[in-house]
Amino acid sequence: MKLIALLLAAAATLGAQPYTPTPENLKAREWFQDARFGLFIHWGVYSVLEDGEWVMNVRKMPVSEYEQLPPRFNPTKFNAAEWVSLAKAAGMKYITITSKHHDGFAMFATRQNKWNIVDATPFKRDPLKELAEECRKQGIKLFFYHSQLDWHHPDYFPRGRTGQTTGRPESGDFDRYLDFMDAQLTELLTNYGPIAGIWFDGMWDKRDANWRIDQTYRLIHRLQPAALVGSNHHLKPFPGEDFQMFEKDLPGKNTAGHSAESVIGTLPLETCDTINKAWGYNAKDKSLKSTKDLIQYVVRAAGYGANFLLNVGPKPDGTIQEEFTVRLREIGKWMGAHGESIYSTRGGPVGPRNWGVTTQTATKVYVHVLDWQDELLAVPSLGKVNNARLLNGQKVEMSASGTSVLFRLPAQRDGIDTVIVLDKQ
Ligand code: H79
Repeated sequence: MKLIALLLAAAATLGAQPYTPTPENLKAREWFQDARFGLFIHWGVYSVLEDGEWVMNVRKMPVSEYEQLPPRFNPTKFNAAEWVSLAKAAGMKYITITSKHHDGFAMFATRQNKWNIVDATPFKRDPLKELAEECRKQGIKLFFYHSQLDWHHPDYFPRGRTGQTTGRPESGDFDRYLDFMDAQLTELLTNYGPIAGIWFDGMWDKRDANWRIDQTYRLIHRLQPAALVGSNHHLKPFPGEDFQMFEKDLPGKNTAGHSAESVIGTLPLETCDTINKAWGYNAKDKSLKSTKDLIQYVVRAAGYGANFLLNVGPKPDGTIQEEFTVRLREIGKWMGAHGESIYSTRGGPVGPRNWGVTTQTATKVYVHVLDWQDELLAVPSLGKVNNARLLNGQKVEMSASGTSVLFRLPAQRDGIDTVIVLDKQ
């Protein structure tokens, strides 16, 4: 008995219990990979200060000062139908929204404490409920981003690398904090209908803590077997995770320093990035990526066999700034015309190159020429393919030598992505 208890304890510490995804879960992973493009939404009480979601930590605000924000947060212009329609217009298939960020503020009707939008703001509504209902109506799936790091909760102790300046007592029970988090997750997976998954962030704050992820992941999969678990811990995936994610980098790259160094295993992949530099609303940040940059990001991600989760940080009044909505609609237009080369594809036979990427389905290969000035483009190892044409049917000249192909690109080129379609033989 003693030995079993010891082994169980060891397995829990290492988070190493075996995990066999259910058939529903495997099916959800296929859906997820087919979806390829989602909308990330960072929205919280921090939006009132218009300075990003890290403002509490960056300005060293104690909890007592930060608690002055909720009475000022009244996003009366929030309209779930408009947000979901915008995601659809952008060609996105799912939304991932912050249920709780590092400031610990719940954007939903939690019963676990009063630090939430319903109890602590004049708004009093539950935006996640409204969003969940609207997503179901419009056929969009919904993930919740849930921060494991918490700068507000007294039991988030001992503290990690961040949140040292919030003036909380020098005591607390981390297990009790994890019970609290599991209770919030239970609410999220019980009161909002089918949820596509949980997107964790913040474990990096306390690398050596026992996060009990085994227990938490099992809870999620028990409540909703199809829900996909992912975590932005910047490490190789742990058992119980259903996709591997990257932040501000394509899979396997780590220029921003917030990702694992490599793709490990065969889980579905997702990368996320912002339109300007901020995740949460930042009024001063005008460093906007162009529509072309963003479309090429979607295409490159697809070439890596990864989804792209593109972020907006709504304003404190509940609307999304025009610089973002304009870009999303332009991306959607492009996706409308080129979507068959992105949705339901997997990474293609040729790995990502500087000139572009390839994607594929069971019967077709798509060559995405993103950055190539010359008329001739040689692509090695495409496999046996023929019938090269553009998406509008216009023929593209090609000559094959073994499995390598030389394309003569059309004189009139798409400035964003010239897509060549080929049939597999
Ligand atoms: O939720 C988003 C970020 O808040 C979170 N992950 C994404 C998805 C994240 N946590 N840590 N980081 C991102 C990287 C940390 C960046 C920081 Fe900073 C640099 C924190 C403090 C200095 C950026 C610049 C944020 C505040 C100032």
